[in-house]
Parts: sequence; C-alpha cells; structure tokens
Amino acid sequence: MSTPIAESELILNARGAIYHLDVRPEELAPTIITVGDPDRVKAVSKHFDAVEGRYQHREFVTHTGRIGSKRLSVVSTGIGTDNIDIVLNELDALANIDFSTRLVKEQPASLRIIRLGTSGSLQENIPVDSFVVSSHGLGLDNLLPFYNYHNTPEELQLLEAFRGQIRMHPNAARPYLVEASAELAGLFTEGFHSGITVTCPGFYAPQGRLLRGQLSHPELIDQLTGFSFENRHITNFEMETAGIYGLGRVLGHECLSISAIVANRVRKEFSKDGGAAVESLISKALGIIAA
Ligand code: R1P
Ligand code: URA
Repeated sequence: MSTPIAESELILNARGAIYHLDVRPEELAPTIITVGDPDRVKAVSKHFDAVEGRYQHREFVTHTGRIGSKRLSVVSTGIGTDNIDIVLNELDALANIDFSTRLVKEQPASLRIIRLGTSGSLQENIPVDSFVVSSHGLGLDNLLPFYNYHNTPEELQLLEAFRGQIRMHPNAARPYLVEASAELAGLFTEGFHSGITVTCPGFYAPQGRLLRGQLSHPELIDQLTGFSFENRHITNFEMETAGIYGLGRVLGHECLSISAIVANRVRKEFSKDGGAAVESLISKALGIIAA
C-alpha cells in the first residue's frame, strides 16, 4: 500500500498547481515541447490553432493549446540541467500523481517531450543555421548520478569509448550517456543532421570558450570533434539534452532533443540570424509533430 507524498516533497500552490511550473494536471497536454528561452514559448504557440491556457512562474512559461486535433503544451525550461531536474519531475508529477490523494497513479502515463533548442556545432560540415537531432545525450554535468537508472549494453560501450578517448579533468563529473527515443527520432530524419550531443554544465569554459583567464581542459573541443566509435560522432553541444534523456529514462517518457545550430566552433562562426533559424526549426518540427 502506498502512502501519500508529503507536502514538503510534492509542493502545490493555492490553486492546486505544481510549485515551479504553476500548472495543474488538466492544464498539461501529453505532447510537450520544451524550449530554453521563455520568449520562445509564444514563438511556438503562435502556430497553435487555439491556445486554451497560459501559465507563468519564474522562468517557466507554459502555453497549452492545439494544432488541428493534436493537443500540445510548450514549456520554457530556462538554461541548464538543474532546471531540467525541476521541469521533468514536475511534468511527470502532473501526469502521474493524483494531486487530490497525493498518490502515484497505478497506470503510469508516458509523455512525449521534444526539446527545440539552440546549440554549437562541433563538426566543420554541420554549418550554422542547420538542424541536429540528438541521437544520444552525453552529460558532462552532474544531474543523472543522483538517480538510479539503467543503461543498455550499447550505451555502455559508447560511454566506455568516450571515457577512453577523452580524459576529463580529475575533478570533473563522471560522464553519462542516454539514447533518444527511437520512436521520436524516426520522425525527424529528412533535413536533419543526427549525432551525439554533449551536454555541458556551462556555456564558457565547459564548452571550451574563454573570454579571460585559462582553461583547465584546452583540448576539449578538438577531442570532442575527433571522437569516433563505430561510425558514431559528436555533432554538437548545449546545456539540457542529456538531462532530458536521462530523466526521460528514469521516469518512462519518450524524449527527443533537436537543435538549431547557432555557432560552429570548428569554423569559429556564429549565425547572422539565429532567430530565423529557430523560427524555421519550430515550423518544421511542428509540421511533423502535429501531422
Ligand atoms: C545557452 O545560450 C542556451 O542555449 C541553448 C543551451 O542549451 C542553453 O540553454 O539552448 P536554448 O536556446 O534552448 O536555451
Ligand atoms: N548554446 C550552447 O550551449 N552553446 C552554443 O555554442 C550555442 C548555443
């Protein structure tokens, strides 16, 4: 027999909505688009035929509506896997916990969670303004080790190859790796590059970028670009994908991360109009999601 989840763990506000997102269970759709930038939420929901609700608390903006008969929510996560911990757990709670009894529902629901973000390319032939589907999220952050999760034998092989080829600083977190939802990845093939996405715990030194000072791992970009195992390569890096894939694995959700490339770190180029690239990714992805 299960016990109700305590008020300190499942935190609900005065309108019965979950603490950080300020969303109630009936206000969330089963297909969810996540974006980093709160302003990007309206750039997604402007494509909806109808918006049924808008919610906001801190950097977490949610719009729920529909395209045709497909009900969708778009949620901003802000930046980083620490925020992903909050967003994925609260989305899961909305779907899988009965807020009136505080009990976990007997039949778990699996959400479809698709990140539409921006990213830096690590390959010369993946130019700015192109799109990358993350076949795997490889986390250099420290989120997933706080959870119990399982890896497939293929994931462990790839991870071992990474750990063998790329020696992280001795005080860095131990890298982890989780594969995308094969079902979702299969929908996004034409017009998308695909490869391993490295998720970093920062934008500057953790992505080999430095404005002042010194890097502890100056070879990081070259090593990530050169990684190869059984014809798999690292295509790009950003700051959320591995956390989304990892918590998707822990909580039983189908997850996919797609990025518009705004920087190419090999060619040292930055998009002249990243906003247009993101707009174009949103239109293309929504066409596929709502089909
Ligand atoms: C850094 O500028 C941010 O951009 C990328 C990174 O993952 C990080 O969140 O994604 P978003 O544009 O979706 O926020
Ligand atoms: N987002 C990142 O995290 N890195 C980049 O280089 C561009 C976007």
